[in-house]
Amino acid sequence: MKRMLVTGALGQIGSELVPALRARFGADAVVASDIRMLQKSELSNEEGPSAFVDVTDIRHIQDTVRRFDIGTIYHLAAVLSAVAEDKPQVAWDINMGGLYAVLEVAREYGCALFVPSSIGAFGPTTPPDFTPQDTIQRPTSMYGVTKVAGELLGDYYYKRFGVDCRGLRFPGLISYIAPPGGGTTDYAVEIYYAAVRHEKYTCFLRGGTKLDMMYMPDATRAIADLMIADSAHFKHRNSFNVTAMSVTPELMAASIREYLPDFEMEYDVDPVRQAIADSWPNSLDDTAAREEWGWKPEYNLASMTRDMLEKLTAKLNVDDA
Ligand code: AKB
Repeated sequence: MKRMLVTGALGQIGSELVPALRARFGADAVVASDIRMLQKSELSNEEGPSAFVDVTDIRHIQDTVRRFDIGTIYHLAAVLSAVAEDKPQVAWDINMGGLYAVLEVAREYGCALFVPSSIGAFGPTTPPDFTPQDTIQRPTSMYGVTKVAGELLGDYYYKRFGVDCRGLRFPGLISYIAPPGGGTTDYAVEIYYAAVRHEKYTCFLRGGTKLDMMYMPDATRAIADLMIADSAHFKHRNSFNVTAMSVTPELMAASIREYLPDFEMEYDVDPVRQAIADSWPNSLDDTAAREEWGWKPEYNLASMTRDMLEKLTAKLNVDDA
């Protein structure tokens, strides 16, 4: 069997996707790559192959695909929304330059490809509630511009060159393993760290800001399921809306208070991230993903909070000791 390559393996999604894929397909089947050299067992107890890959250098990707006989690439290396707004030129180089290089290698070596898109691919003129799969996409952030361009490029490479490029529009992703790096939805992870440390949390988004979220185990399962789904049932291929819950900071705080009644939250709004959040949908319609490849989330806000608090307490007791 050909192997799988994960780029950006040390990032928020990669840190959990690599162990999930290794558990499902075997440790040797998954090559974890990042721009930083991976230390032994950094991603899971079960060791597997790893590589140094800077996605803006096509030769790194070509060499790795040849060396490990790669059949599928999970391309996760990217800059998130808040960092992209701070450094738009860097975001373009990494998000678009990296994707273009990966698509070219997929074309050259006949690889299938997974590329994450985001709720960031929508903008202020998109219908904000229960946002349809096919709708207006005029994002106003650099991150969103790279996500829409990436979706279109993936469609183009499929139609023009037959590259089996599949993708998901993720909402904010919540995980206790790796922290997110510079996103607009990061508050939804930070809030749990503060709660478990018995600290007051200062939220950088305004109360009432409604955004979709998903717990990471659902996200990694969605990626793996999409990539093995029978495309005969596809009406779409690239950039399916997927979601698990639509929340506000107050709802998250209330859900934490079910377990930690003294938890307190205040607000200190960051205008850049607030503007990005205000331009994104309140909730997504993921009917196409449900109908075309059987998507269904397992976690809602209550079950996610219970698991996050339990896992994070165990983790921080070790880390903070
Ligand atoms: C971000 O906030 O930038 C990401 C995303 C929703 O794509 N978490």
